[in-house]
Amino acid sequence: TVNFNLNGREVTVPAGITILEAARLHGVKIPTLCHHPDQRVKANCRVCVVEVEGQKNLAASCATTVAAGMKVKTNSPRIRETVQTILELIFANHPQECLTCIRNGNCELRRLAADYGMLEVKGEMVTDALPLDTSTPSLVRNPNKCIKCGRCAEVCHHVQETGVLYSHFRSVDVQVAPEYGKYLSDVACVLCGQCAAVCPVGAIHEKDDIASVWAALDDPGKHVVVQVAPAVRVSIAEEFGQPPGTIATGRLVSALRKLGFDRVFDTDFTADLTIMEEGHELLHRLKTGGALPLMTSCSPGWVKYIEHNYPELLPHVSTCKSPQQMFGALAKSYYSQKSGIDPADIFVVSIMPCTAKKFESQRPEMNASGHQDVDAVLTTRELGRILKQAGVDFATLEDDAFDDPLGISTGAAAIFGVTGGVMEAALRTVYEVVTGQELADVEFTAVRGLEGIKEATVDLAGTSVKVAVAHGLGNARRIMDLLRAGQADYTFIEIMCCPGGCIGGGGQPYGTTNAVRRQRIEAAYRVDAGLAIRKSHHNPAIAKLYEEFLRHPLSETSHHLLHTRYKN
Ligand code: HC1
Repeated sequence: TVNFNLNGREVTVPAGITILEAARLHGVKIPTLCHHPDQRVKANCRVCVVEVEGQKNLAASCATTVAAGMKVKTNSPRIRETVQTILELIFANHPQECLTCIRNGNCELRRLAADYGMLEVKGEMVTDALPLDTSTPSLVRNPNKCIKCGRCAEVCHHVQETGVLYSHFRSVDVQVAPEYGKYLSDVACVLCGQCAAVCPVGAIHEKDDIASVWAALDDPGKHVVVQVAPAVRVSIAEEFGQPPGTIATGRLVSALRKLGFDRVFDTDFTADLTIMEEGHELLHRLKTGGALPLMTSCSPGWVKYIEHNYPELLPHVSTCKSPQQMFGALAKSYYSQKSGIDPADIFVVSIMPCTAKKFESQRPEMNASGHQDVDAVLTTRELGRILKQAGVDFATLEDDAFDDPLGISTGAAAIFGVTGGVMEAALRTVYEVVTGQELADVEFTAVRGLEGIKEATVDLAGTSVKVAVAHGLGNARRIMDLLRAGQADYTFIEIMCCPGGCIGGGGQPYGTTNAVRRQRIEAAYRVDAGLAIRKSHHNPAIAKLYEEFLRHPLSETSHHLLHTRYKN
């Protein structure tokens, strides 16, 4: 530990931490903009400056390590004036569109303006007039609102390692954008939205699809059904001020009923179905000498990534569509037949933690029902907004239950949104199918946790199966490079595009950090542990679906509706 003086008080903090971290430990708030707790220090916005006695210049607290005996002031006329000047300079080049900005209400710059009493914009306004990038179904980039903090480029380069967003030009002309002024649709962007998740302002955000959902809900000729991804139930409460890790499944169902959906179903149902299909695909490949290792296919950012970067490895990707798309295909076939509703009149909405799911729903492969299988995708943040538009008071809602049959699921599905969850769910089923024995302890702890790459070896009645799990595309790249070099001896690999899995998706409530990821992950495991049925093959609604419609895993109907080949 080290002792130093913070605002006139002697304090003790762990050695090696920054002034910013030390101040936070002692309840002193220092403003930040470019800083993000999960990222490397950038120190380019300078709003976190402090006075260090004996130093002529103000120091960036995010980039200055505490030294023993230091005397630090975080509030002084000089500091306030400096921060206000920095904010004025940012405002002079920032469109004054706060009232109509998608970040109205949760903009970090706007919050700072309020905290620092910025009641006017001094000086001349010089705002840019650069074109908006609306080239993808997932994201909107508004370069005019960019404050050049560099968070998006940092996550794009150093976490996802996709390298799409760069800092171009110098000084006041700096722009953070894809190369040569290209649009996101022209480059190898996977639409994961991690850039949007860390943007402090409205410079890059999800494409808002709320209007199309309202139009369907308001159309008496449409039968509107909704599915909810596993990760949303452990994060939606954050949109209403509740802490990360709050489990809100029952209230979520109530809220969706209040919006007017005709049926409230669950992506967890088709997560269980994915395990049945993918588990049998693995067994089939093992028996017939198919391409191994098998790799999961449910994360659309990951699928887009392998298409761009490792197309020769595509035969390893499972032919299973994602649970979102299996749901859409079944809603407009199985459910349509059962309910007697023409699939042309069924409108399927997905609530997803993910921006890439918007892209996935519009892929040409995704119309096995004869229609676009999923009509609209809202992120968790958009769900928060549409509920506010409808005046739903989320905190006071009573719990409600999903509709039958596409709303019945197990604990295995509940952990799909967590890194390692798909693997664990698959092992629960594959083990019992192969060995014919009951798996007493369903928790495969070796594949749990936030370590970038996890490995485990599972004994299936004498056959050893080595599995790997990676989350975040930087980690995926390491596994793919091993595979490309012929150095990977895995049988089954789970890859999730976003750090932490879908609970850390690009469409999740703002403020996602590793600490928040841990809380959401822990909540998902609590959902699983609290359910009576924790293995996908024990889901009675799935058994009925096979009996009434699909016949058996990998059947012809399954292949037609639930499988595809990504060819790029
Ligand atoms: Fe996911 Fe999936 S887990 S991809 O992370 O396989 O988005 O939550 O819905 O489809 O089930 C996302 C989450 C989600 C699919 C499932």
